[in-house]
Amino acid sequence: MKAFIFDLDGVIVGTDEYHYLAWKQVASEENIYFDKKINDRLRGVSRMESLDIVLERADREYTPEEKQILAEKKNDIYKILLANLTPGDRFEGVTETLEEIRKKGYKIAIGSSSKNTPFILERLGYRNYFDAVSDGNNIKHSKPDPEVFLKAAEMLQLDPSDCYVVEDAESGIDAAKAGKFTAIGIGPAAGYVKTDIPISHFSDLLKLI
Ligand code: B16
Ligand code: MG
Repeated sequence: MKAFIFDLDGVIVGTDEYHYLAWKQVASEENIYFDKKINDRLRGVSRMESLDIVLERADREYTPEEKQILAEKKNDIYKILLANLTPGDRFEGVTETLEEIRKKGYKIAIGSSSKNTPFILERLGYRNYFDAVSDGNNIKHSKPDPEVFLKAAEMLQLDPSDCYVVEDAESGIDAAKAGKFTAIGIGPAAGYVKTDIPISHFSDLLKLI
């Protein structure tokens, strides 16, 4: 293996909690029921597809224009929360583990559905740190489509069979498998049937290098 491609939200940083708070606010203003279980279904899913899941509980149809406004409202709330991020918000063990992986000669990349990836990486002190960043800004199809990971491999000039993908979401594991990557699952994805290698802590990656 020559590289690791990391999902961002739920793997490197816990922005999933911020997504939850922002969607919760939008849903409650619309009198729509929303909870953490529904939020788990939004992991790795694009913003507009997430909104469609949130609106499953609405008692009326929303027009495309209304949906656009709600998605923007959610993102505005989310960005205010993101502004609080600091390098101290990287998940425990991430900094040391990435350094070790690098030292062993592996390339490292990001493969995230989020259009806010550049801002999040900047807040975490990871601007220009990764060898490649593929995110919601350079893809047409979000996870479970493999596009975001295939683009990351292409940027690294590597074949998917040379790359691990590290994911917390079932949609992300599906995307990795569809792209013929080796899928490592952490958090909710550790117990997913399609995951090749489950890990319980980020530093468990050191056992693979
Ligand atoms: P944005 P990941 C994903 O990030 C999140 O898991 C998902 O909940 C979110 O809807 C998606 O990014 C889009 O995010 O609204 O910032 O473009 O897990 O692929 O790093
Ligand atoms: Mg994720």
